[in-house]
Amino acid sequence: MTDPDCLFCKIVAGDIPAEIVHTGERTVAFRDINPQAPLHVLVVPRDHEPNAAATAAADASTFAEIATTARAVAGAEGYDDYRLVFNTGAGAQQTVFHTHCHVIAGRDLTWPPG
Ligand code: D5M
Repeated sequence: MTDPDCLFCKIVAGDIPAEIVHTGERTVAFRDINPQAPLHVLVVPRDHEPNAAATAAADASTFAEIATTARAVAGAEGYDDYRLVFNTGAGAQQTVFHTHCHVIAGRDLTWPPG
């Protein structure tokens, strides 16, 4: 399922360029256009859902592949420690309403997040 108006659906389809770092059966990973750390990759499901909860409810195996892809992407770039973030809802700073997992690594990550 895709949304013709969705930015990340267009990246998954190859209609908008992105620096793809990993492709999987159910997911695609590409570098964030506005990186917040030396490693900042977005892992997105191929199927359009608006947020992580919707993806998990629609297909748990896709949600699981997001996590394993994130691990593979971080590991391939030499990072054992990394942070995964799913901004969910505008109040949590979600701006693109196609499920995406931020994979962030390569600098000291503080807690709590801003
Ligand atoms: O994160 C949405 C993220 O999407 C944000 O970090 C910028 C990124 N973004 C927006 N457009 C692009 C393109 N064209 N390529 C790569 N990355 C992009 P959110 O959690 O929704 O705030």
